[in-house]
Amino acid sequence: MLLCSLVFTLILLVVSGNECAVKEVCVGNPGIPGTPGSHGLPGRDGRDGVKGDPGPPGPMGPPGRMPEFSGCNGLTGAPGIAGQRGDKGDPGERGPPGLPAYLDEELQTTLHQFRHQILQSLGVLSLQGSMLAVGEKVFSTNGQSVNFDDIRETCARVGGRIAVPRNPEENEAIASIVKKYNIYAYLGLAEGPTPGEFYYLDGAPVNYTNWYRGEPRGRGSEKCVEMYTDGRWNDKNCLQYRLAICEF
Ligand code: MMA
Ligand code: CA
Repeated sequence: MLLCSLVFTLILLVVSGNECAVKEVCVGNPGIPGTPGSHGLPGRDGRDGVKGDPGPPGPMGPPGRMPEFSGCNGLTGAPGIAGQRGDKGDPGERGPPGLPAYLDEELQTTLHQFRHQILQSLGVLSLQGSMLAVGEKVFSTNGQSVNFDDIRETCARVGGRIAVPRNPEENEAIASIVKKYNIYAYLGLAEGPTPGEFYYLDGAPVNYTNWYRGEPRGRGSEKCVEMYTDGRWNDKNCLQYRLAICEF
């Protein structure tokens, strides 16, 4: 008998050679596992890895020294074409307040010179008979006879309009030019859609007229207005050659 507490008794047969021995062994509960052993020694280094990808190009090196190839500088090229105009700059700062106009001697001198020069010009033009001043208006002709549209264009080109009398005084001034040249003149009027109704060229209805007796009688077929040498008006087609008189 063994000293351990027996649960089973097994008979082990151990074969050794031809002998057959009988051994009696007692088996108890398994003991608790022992503590882990210490770390083993590091293994050997692995084999080399595969070759990596090529790296990026390096920075440019300094210029080489090959005097036999470096020629002298060429001629300066022609200038390039001008660039586009830049954007408009912001407005500058406001300047200091100026003098009141009546105390500004330089300004007053300039204004007097302007007035003098304008009066000189008006005097010369009046003497020459190339202008007629009436109230605020000035009438003038180039002596040419052209159709209605061409008169409008001629007057607009020089900053004026085709002349149209707004009152008896203006009518007389225009009539004096018509008499002098002895050529009828178209006036700055046009017939509207309703026959017999005439308008200024800005679209306002006419509010002063000087029709010849029996006129207007074109009944819609005579869209323009001409002035006779006596200053009376007649409605007329627009394609005649008439004296170009402008007002300014
Ligand atoms: C022409 C023409 C008209 C005008 C009459 C006056 C025959 O037509 O100038 O516009 O009204 O003459 O008789
Ligand atoms: Ca007529």
